[in-house]
Formats: sequence, structure tokens, C-alpha cells
Amino acid sequence: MIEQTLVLIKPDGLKKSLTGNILTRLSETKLEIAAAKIVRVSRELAMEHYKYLSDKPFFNELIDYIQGKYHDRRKVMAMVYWGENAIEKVRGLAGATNPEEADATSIRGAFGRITTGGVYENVIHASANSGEAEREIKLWFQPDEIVFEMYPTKIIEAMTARRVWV
Ligand code: DAT
Ligand code: MG
Repeated sequence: MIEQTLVLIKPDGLKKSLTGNILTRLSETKLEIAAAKIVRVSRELAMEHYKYLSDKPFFNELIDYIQGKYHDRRKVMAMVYWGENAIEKVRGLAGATNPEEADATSIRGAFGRITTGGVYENVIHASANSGEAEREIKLWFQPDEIVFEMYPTKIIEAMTARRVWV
């Protein structure tokens, strides 16, 4: 099945200079990159992204982590990968959620760690299923930032304030 999935290189992945390594591994899947950008993650975006975990004891640390507060890198790299079995292929490369349990050759197994404070610094995010992928892609990207029309869109007339170059 042709599908799309959200990939985030988390602040620890950026700080450890793993971007090239991760992109190389992902390119071996023959999936296509349909969108990519560097994002400064607001608390609001972080909390929305992980809202299904809001009752967990590690939630606050998770929000601080994805915002880059532990890595003095206040950014993540966000991408949409597209192609045959994209979700399963990227999840497989990423490895298990717990980096100590992840296969040693997976990205999380090779490069992740659990901090003494119990934070899973697992380097990469990958959507878990097609419903989550849709929710996450729509949260992180606007339609015009993605090169394919993945989900239905509509045109609205808007007169909103926006920042422009001077
Ligand atoms: P995944 O990222 O593999 O989809 P998830 O959606 O269940 O896993 O959790 C999101 C993130 O939350 C995960 O990447 C790391 C963190 N996390 C999950 N379970 C945790 C735990 N028991 N302790 C600390 N952090 C955890
Ligand atoms: Mg998940």
C-alpha cells in the first residue's frame, strides 16, 4: 500500500550529528521525501503531538526533550516520507520505542539512550499507523509544504497577519 509517514529527527539526533546517517538509512528504503523542514518546536506543538501521552508520568520531560531543552538545539528536522509500506519501513529502521530494547542495528538501538532521569532519548520519531500519520502530518505541515496532494484540501480566503521579508 502506498502511504505517507511523519519522520522527526529529534534534538539528540541533531546534536549527535546523525542527520546524514539517518537520511542515508532512510534513502535505502527507496521511499520518497515529500516534504522537509527544520522546526522550532513550540510547547503547544509538542503537547499536541504527544497529547495521547498527557497522563503519563514522563510527559513533562518528553515535552522538554522534543523542544530541545536538554540538547541546546531548539529544533527538530521534520520530514514526510512517501511510498510503498512507508509506515512499516520507517518504523522498522527506527526500532523499538525503548532504545535499550531496540534492535542494536536500528537507529534507536544504535544511537538512543535512556537518561538517568528516565527520558527515552530515542533520536527519531516515526508515525505508528496511518491514522497517526495523517494527524501528525497535518499538525506539522501545511498543504503547500508537501509536494503531493496526500489529503483533501480546500482554498480559503484569508486576510491574516504574517511575517514577510523587509
Ligand atoms: P513511539 O515513539 O515508538 O511511537 P510512543 O508513541 O509510545 O512511542 O511514545 C512517544 C515517545 O514517548 C517515545 O518515543 C519516547 C517516550 N516514551 C514512551 N514511553 C516511555 C516511557 N515508558 N518512559 C519514558 N519515555 C517514554
Ligand atoms: Mg508513537
